[in-house]
Amino acid sequence: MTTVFIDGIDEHEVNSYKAWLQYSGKSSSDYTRQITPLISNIVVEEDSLILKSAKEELVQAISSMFGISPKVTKKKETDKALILTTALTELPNNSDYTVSNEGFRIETVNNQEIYIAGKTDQGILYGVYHILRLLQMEESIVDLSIYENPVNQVRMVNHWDNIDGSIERGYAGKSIFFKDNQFRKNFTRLKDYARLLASVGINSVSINNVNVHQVESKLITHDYLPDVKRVAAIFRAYGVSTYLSVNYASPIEIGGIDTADPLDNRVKDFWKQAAETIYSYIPDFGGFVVKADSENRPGPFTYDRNHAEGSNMLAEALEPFGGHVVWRCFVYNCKQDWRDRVTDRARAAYDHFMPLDGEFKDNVILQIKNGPMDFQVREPVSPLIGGLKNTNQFIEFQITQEYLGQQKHLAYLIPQWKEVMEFDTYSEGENSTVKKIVSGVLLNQKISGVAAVTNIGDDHNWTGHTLAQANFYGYGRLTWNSDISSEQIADEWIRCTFGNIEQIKSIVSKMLMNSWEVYENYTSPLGVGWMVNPNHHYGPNIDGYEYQAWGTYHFADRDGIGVDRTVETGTGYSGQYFSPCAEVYESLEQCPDELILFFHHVPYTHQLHSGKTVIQHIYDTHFLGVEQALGMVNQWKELEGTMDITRYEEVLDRLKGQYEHSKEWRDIINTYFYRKSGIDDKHKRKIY
Ligand code: GCW
Repeated sequence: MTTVFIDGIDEHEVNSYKAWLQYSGKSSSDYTRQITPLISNIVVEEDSLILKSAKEELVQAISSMFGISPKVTKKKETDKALILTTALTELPNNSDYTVSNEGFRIETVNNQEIYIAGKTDQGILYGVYHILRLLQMEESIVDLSIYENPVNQVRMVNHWDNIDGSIERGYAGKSIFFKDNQFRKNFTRLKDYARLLASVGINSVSINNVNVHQVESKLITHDYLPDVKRVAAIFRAYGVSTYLSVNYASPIEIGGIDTADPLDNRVKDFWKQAAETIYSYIPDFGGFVVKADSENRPGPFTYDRNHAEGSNMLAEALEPFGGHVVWRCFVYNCKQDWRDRVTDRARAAYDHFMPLDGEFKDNVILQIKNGPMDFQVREPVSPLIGGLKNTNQFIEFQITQEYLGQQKHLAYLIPQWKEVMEFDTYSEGENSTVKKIVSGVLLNQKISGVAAVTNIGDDHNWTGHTLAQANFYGYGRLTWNSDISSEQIADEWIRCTFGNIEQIKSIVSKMLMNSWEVYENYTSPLGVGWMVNPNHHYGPNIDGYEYQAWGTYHFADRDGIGVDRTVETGTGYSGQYFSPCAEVYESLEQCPDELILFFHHVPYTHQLHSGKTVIQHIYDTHFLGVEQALGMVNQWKELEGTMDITRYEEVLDRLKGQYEHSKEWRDIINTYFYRKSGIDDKHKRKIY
């Protein structure tokens, strides 16, 4: 990559900025000697917006890695060449493998020609990023025969960016899109963002917060659409479509109508008109993301309409243009009385949406958070996923680490998401995994896929914690192919980001792979969740939410802890699952340890499958977690001198901070439960 000059990025921060598209010079001369002839001539038969991006990326990357300027021609002029083509059927080694719209093939023929072929330019672009990944990792390309199709149709990131430049739950600086109620003019950065997205196969982005405030409501008007159009043009060149979050009360707030009732004709017309206007600027606009009747946001409930009526009305407006309505299922009573032991927030999404299964229009997709609560360190999988059988569904993950240390702590989230994807819902009998549902192969769905709240901002390294880049990278890779292992994703990310260096690979991989468990060890135990400070959600506060209206309780008393969500004696939540999951969660004996406090209220002396009591488990994991956090500091220190000083020191700093903060977690949690239960630690360690 040629040197980047981006506002606010100075020279020593450039490596952080380049993330996994480093394209650093290859020192291994054997490798370079072998590869160079194959990539010195590039043939791009057609010209298009996306192929131009592909070509540019290739040329930039190859010159940066191998120190040559590849020649680009429309026709093949040399024996050896790298050929980008849509002529799939003319490819040598033809097979009956079907390449989907966004898929690609890469074939090396006689160690002479490398074909990167797709049905569409977008497929070719993904193929280009694939081969560049191989080159960055110094893999051989002399004998390639690769076929790839993305398993998920929509692979989306949601920004929670506000137009004043702040980011709700953002831990990596300010918005890259907005500042002071205007769009920013830093298009170079947006283009680099688009490159990062496309390089991991992400094809959709919503650019503004789902909590749509006053000014943002106008993003769908002439005031701001010229700017949205500019952003969409940058993304389009990388195969990414642009979505906006909309305010359900727009007809009132910007339309001068006295209602937002979805069945009112004036409201319908308002949205039809809005859609027409938007598409006149952006013909391939993706659609709307909607948070309605959730956490004080307006929605159809005000008018006694349900979510199907509410979303179908928007869907009708977008339908003529092929747009989607992505309707979030994060709907619950956030004004619960904490004394009320019957209402259970975990039940809410299912209770609201299950009765409506089959009533949504074909271009409505329900976006369901991975768990029933809210992106905790440990939750069961939402029973709504697969519960709904005749409704389009996206799963929603949170890349930004709201409850997982806010990018001050290291938490590699791919293993968590993998676990969710592999969960068997039994929706259609055995082997009805979440990944099959969101990829659309199991149920009756027109559109399906994955969305996630992004973790990037305008920090020089995009993600605050440099190692949190792995979550963004991994989200894309996992969404492209849910079968790739967490280890492989980590390995790819490390090699592309820090170079193909043995010591870095082994140390960073170990750190990443253990980090989710480490974080869980010193924070909220056994699936109970929360125990964080209200509002900002950082740091321990065990009773922070205990007497509040948000429906997030642990119910610890002197005898025990946990939420009884059984059918038999509790809130009945476990009954929302298909058999046998329902029975497993219902049963104190069978419920997995890591979720025991999510489903059951148990005495501190309850014995886990691990053989430990709940209280001893709490003590042990909290002492262990802190040791592990210290371990990561020491592991990282072994890498001094293997990479640029900026990245080395920035990560070291965060790891040290994490270690300090983990002690706070340990001591507050252990002390709290020691005082509540009066039970000694078997190992007599220091508790206050
Ligand atoms: O986790 C909660 C967050 C809110 C967020 C909400 C949501 C955008 O604390 O900040 O609002 O979830 O998902 O809508």
